[in-house]
Amino acid sequence: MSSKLAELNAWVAHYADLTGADRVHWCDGSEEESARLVELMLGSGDLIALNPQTHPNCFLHRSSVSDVARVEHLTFVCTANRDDAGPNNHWMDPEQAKAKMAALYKGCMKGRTLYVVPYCMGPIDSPLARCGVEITDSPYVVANMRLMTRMGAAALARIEREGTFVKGVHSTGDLNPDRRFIMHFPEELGIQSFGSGYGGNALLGKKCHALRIASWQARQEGWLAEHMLILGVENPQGETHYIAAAFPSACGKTNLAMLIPPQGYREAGWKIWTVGDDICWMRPGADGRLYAINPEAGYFGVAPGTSAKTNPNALAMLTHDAIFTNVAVTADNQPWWEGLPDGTPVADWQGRAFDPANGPAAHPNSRFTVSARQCPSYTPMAEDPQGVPLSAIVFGGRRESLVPLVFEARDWTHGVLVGAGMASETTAAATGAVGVVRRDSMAMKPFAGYNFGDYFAHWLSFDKPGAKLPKIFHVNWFRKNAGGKFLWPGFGDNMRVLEWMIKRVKNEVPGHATAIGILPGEGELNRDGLNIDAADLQALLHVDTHAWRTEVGAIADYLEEFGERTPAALFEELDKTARQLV
Ligand code: GTP
Ligand code: SPV
Ligand code: MN
Repeated sequence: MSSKLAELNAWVAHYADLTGADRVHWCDGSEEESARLVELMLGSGDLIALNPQTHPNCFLHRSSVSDVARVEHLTFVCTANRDDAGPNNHWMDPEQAKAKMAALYKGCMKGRTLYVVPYCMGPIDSPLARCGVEITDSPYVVANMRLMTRMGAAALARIEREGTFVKGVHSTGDLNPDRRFIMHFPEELGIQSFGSGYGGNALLGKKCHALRIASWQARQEGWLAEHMLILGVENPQGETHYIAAAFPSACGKTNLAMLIPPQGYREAGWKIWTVGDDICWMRPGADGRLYAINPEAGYFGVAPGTSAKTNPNALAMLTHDAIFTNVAVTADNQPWWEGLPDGTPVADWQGRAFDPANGPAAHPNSRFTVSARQCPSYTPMAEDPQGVPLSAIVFGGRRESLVPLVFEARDWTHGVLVGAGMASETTAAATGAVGVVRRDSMAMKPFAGYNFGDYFAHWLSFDKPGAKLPKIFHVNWFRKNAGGKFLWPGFGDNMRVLEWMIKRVKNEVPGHATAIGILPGEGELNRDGLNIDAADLQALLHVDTHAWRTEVGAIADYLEEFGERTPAALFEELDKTARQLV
């Protein structure tokens, strides 16, 4: 098979030749193709079948032991001008990067099949969607791309109609971490990845295309590509407000996106609808509102901590047709991870007999891959080509101290400052130290494909005459007491915070203005059935003036890092906050 598009054929032929692949297979996305690939992977050991009684069509993949997370130190944005990538990215000269990658790709697919994977990010008929083609030698990547994107014949047809597509090249190489690079060429819409089979490094439609390349395109075309979940909150009157929320990796997007409201709310008729759990593309509509689509078609979610108590919707969608990566297994071959109340692991994520002395049974960044349609709260609105109108944008981080449970920005400019200045404790989603607080503007530190100074200016540019922008909030589910225990119960109870946001959007409560923004006023947060004592709630809603002055100083230093590219408006806004912190 080949394409009607000469450019695509020539590009595939070039890599087939360079890599020395034995065969070229163009993926059509069909059931038969998928079944054949699964058979192949069961034979090679790439996949291990899980218990067909409890988990039909579910498979376990054990990755190479040193290939379990994103590798930010090996991820580069290669622009002609170094400053365009900015201090927030690692940079390499594009020609040097291409030479390095060509040397790695040379002969790397000998004995392997080169798969050509056409995919569409977003509903196939959406004007907001964008397409790409990934070349890969990993059948595991193909199987994941099939769940995570609209992959196959329909995407190829759109690509042939449009004539443009993002070109992604991927080879697992020899999985040697010293020969691992994830390169981005935003100026030519290209991605080159080598040496890793892990999610964000290898499923090129996801972070590489839908965030790094797309954020660059979005800036040129007047839209935003963000690391955000999208959910709908339906109230008892049947009206639905859509909210997009940016939290850094492994900080609660999947959980919030498919939240089940607590008792009381459910009976009253509140519902949460899931549009997306990781990436949001949004642009202003004719009415001035921001419209959002989820460019993905599946979830690549964190397994540990997922249980019937924390995320029942996720648990329900993981009983069939799912791929589990680096989880543990029970004696009867069911997937297992820390946080599940039942079951006993017998083999850990590396396939060793489970021994607590070796650490957790499931890798802390073990993940599931599953089609979005399997989520009980998935809404048909996620397939709407026009997207959903946003009522609120939420930023959030993992901060054990300082940052209150929730506050609202004074206006759009202040909201952009809140997003730019946010920080979070690092997690196992990327290699490196865990639990270290770092600035992670808009949760995009690892994903913005260009200079953060320009990115902040782009965010500010949406505030123009006629715009009906969403309100901006900041949340923190992760405050701890002196004993290290979370102060806020989180998960389903986060509904209480969402309800307050909707009340603010509808101007139903006045809130309580503080130097850092508007917090819930006395009695505004619904506490019915909430299991938390008054002192803890007070701590969660307290603004520590002294500590915030230090934070404001740290944010100013951080914004200085982007030099002249940081918009002056952000410093002026920060001054406003500083003047009120007395
Ligand atoms: P990526 O897929 O890496 O972008 O992550 P994510 O933001 O979707 O994170 P996810 O929802 O998978 O959550 C990561 C971890 O945080 C899981 O172990 C969750 O159990 C935990 N978590 C999520 N929400 C809450 C919450 O409200 N409170 C607490 N304490 N933990 C939470
Ligand atoms: C993240 O790390 O933010 C993820 C997983 O969502 S990955 O696709 O690997 O980036
Ligand atoms: Mn993510």
